[in-house]
Amino acid sequence: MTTALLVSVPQSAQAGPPNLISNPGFETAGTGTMPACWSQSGWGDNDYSFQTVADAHSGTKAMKVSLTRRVDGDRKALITENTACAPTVVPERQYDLSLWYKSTTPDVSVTLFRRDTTAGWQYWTDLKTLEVSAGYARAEVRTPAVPPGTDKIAWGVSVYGTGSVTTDDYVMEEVSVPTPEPQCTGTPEECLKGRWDVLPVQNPVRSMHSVVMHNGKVLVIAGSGNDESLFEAGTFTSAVYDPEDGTWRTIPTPVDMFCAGHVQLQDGRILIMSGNKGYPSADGTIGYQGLKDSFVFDPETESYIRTNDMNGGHWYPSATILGNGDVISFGGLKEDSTGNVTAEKFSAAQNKWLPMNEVNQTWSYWGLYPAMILMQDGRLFYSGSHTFGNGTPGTGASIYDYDANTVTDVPGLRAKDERDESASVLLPPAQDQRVLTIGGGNNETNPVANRFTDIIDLKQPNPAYVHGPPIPQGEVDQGQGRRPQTGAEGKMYVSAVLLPDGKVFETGGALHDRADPVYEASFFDPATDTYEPGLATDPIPRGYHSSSFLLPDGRVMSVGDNPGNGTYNHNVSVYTPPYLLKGPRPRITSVIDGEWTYGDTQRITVDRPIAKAELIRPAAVTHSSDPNQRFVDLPLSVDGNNVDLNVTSNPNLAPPGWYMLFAVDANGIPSVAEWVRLGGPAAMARSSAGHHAPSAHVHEFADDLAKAPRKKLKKRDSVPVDPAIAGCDRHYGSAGVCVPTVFPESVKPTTAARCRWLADHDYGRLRVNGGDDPLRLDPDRDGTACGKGDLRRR
Ligand SMILES: [Cu+2]
Repeated sequence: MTTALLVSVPQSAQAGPPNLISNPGFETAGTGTMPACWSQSGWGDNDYSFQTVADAHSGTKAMKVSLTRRVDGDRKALITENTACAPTVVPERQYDLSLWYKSTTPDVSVTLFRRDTTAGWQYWTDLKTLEVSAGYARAEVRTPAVPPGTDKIAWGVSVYGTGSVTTDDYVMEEVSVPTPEPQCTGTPEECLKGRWDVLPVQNPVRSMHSVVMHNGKVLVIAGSGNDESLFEAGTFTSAVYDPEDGTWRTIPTPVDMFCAGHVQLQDGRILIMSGNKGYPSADGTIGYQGLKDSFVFDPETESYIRTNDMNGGHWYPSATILGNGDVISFGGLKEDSTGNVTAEKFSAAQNKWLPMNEVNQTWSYWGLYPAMILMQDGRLFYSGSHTFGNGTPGTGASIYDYDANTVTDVPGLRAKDERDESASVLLPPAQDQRVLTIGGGNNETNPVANRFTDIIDLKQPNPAYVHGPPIPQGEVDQGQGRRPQTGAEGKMYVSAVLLPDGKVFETGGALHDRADPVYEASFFDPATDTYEPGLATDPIPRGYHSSSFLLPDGRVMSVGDNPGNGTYNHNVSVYTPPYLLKGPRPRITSVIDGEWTYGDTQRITVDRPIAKAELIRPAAVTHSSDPNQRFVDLPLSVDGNNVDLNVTSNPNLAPPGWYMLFAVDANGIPSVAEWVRLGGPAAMARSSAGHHAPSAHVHEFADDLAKAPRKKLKKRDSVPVDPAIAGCDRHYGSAGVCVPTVFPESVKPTTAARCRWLADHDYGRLRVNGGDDPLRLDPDRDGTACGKGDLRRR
C-alpha cells in the first residue's frame, strides 16, 4: 500500500519546469530488452552488458551498463533517437541535465547527441565526467546553448573503462535565467563596433613574437627584429609589457630569436626554439640560416635560460604542445639555409630536446611556420597555413599521426598555394574540433591576397574543408590613400583571436607581400559560420610581422608592422570589443582551487548568473600563427552563484599548462580572467600512450580518410630552398630593405611603374648592389635605382 503510493508520486513533484524525459526512471518496459524510450548505444572493441536491475534510486528499476573488457570505444544507455522519445529543444536555450548513479569506474561521462534539422543525428559533446561512487550520487550539468538548426537532443551516460555504472531518475529541464538588458556605456557607434586606442607608450622593440604569460604580462621578442644592422651589432632585444601599469621593460636577449618558435610549457615557462643564425648573403647565394639554439623564458625572473640544442636549425619552426606536455616542432631552415625535414620533440619530463633517434621521422618538409593543431585523439592537423611561397604538395592540408608515423592528405582547402600568412584557429569550443582558415597570399607570385574562409570539421569520418563566407571587405591603402576593397581583394597577415564570448576576432592584414595594409575587422561566429562585419578598425597598419592577441581583461592588443621598405611600426593598439561596453561585467568572486586536474569538477563563485565558462590558452603568436590557441568549454553545474565547472578528462583537448578562466553572462559579457593551471599526471601519462589506447572519452573521428597515407619517404638530410625565399631582391637597397622579387600584378613591368610603386611605398633612396639589375630599376647604370636619370624618357 505504502509502496504503491510512493510510486504514484509524480517525478515533477519537485517545484520547477517539467521533466522533458520520457520514462526517466526505466519503470516502463519497452517492446524489446530495453525499457521504453531507451536504447543500447556505443561503439568499439569491448565486451559489455545492459541490464534492468532492481537496485533503484527510486521506484523499482534502474539501468546497469557493464564493461568487462575494453580496447576502445564506449557503451551507454541512450534516450532513443526518435521523435517520440528524444526531448524537443529550442536553439540558443540551455538545459539542466541530472541523474542518480553508482559506479565502479572513473571512466564515465555524460554524452550528448543532437538532431540537426538538415544533417540528422550526430554526436554533440561530452559534458561531465562522473566520479566513482559506491552509493547513489547525483550528477547535474547544464548544456551549452543549443546550436542553431537543432530540434532534438538525446543523451546518456557513457562507460569507457572496465566496470559498471547503474543510473536512475534522469531529469532534463529548460533553464530560465532572466537576461538583463545590456546598457551601452560608450557611444552608440562604439557599442556596435568596439573601439581602438593607440597606447601612449610605444613598443620599445621590433617585436615579431608575442606571448601572454600566466602573470598577465606580455613577452615580446625581436631578436635583431629583421634589421641586419642590429644583427651585425649583436643587438638582440625582447621586452615585457605589463598591462596593469602600461610599462615596458627591455630584457637582455642572448641570441637572435628573430623568427623563432615559441610555446608555453605546462609549468608556465616559455620554450623558445631556433631563430636567425645569419641574414642572406648580398650576392643572393645563401638565404637565411636557422639557429639550433633553444631557451626557456622564466616569467618569474624575466630571463632566458639555455636548454640543450635542437638537432638542427629551424628558422620559422612550428611549435605545438601535446597532451602529455611534450612539444613537437617541424619545418624551417637549417644552419646551411636548406629546408629542415626532421621532427623535433621537447620532452617535458626530461626538460630537453630528444636526440633524433628517439623521435619518429617521416622526413617530410613542412615549409615555414606550418600551422600544426593538436586533435583530440593526439594526431596533428596541418591546416595549410604557413609562411612564404606555396603550400605543401598535394592538397595542402593533412593529418599527421605521430604514432603511426604517417601523413594523410585531407581535401577541400581552396588556393592552397595562396595561403602564405593566412590564419588558422581551432574554433570555439575545442570540443567541436573544427578549424577555420582565413585569407593568405603568396610572397613569391604576389597575387592579390584572397578572401577565402575555409572550415573543416575533424569529427567527420572523412573530414574535408568546406567553403565559409568570404572575408568581409574594408579599406586598403596602396600608397595613395585609403579606398574601399573591391572584387576578390582579401588579405594576408591576418590575425584571428579567440574571444571569451566564443567568437573569433579577425583583424589586420595586407593586400600584397609586405605592402598595402587592409583596414577591416569582423567577428566570425562559429555557431552560425557567419561574419559580423564592419567593426572598428585598427588605425595602425598591421601587415608583415604584426600580431594580435587576447589580454586577460578581455581586450585585444595589436603590435608590429614591417613593410618592405624596412621600417617597423612601434605603435601599440588595443581593441575594446562591444562586450565590454554593455554595462557591468560578471565577476568571479572566488576560485576554490587554482590547480586543476583532468576530469575534475571545480567550484567557483560568481556575483551573478553566468551562461558559460571556458579556459582560453594564452597566446604565443607570430606571423598570423598560434596553433596552440584554443577555447575549451567548461560545462556548468549551477547552484545559484556557486558554479561547478566540469573539466574535460582529455588532455588532448586542453594540453597541460596555464589558462585564462573566463565566466561569461547571457549577453556575452566576460569576466576578467582568473589564471588556473591544468595538469594531472595520471591522465597525461595515459595520453602519451598515443591515440590508439585513449583512456579519455574520445569518439572515433577522422578515421575513414579517403586518401591513402603518403608514400614513406627515405631518410634525407634536408631539401633545397631558394635563398630568395623571403621574397626580397637583394640587388637593391640596404640590408633592411626588401624590394619585392615580383611586383603586384597591377604594376606594369616598366622602370617607371616599378619606381612609382617604390616611391608610393616610401622606399627612399635605393643603391644597386653589384652589376646586375634584374628588375631594370637602374637603366642609366649610375648605381642608384630609380634615380632621375632612370626615369627620364628616352
Ligand atoms: Cu618573419
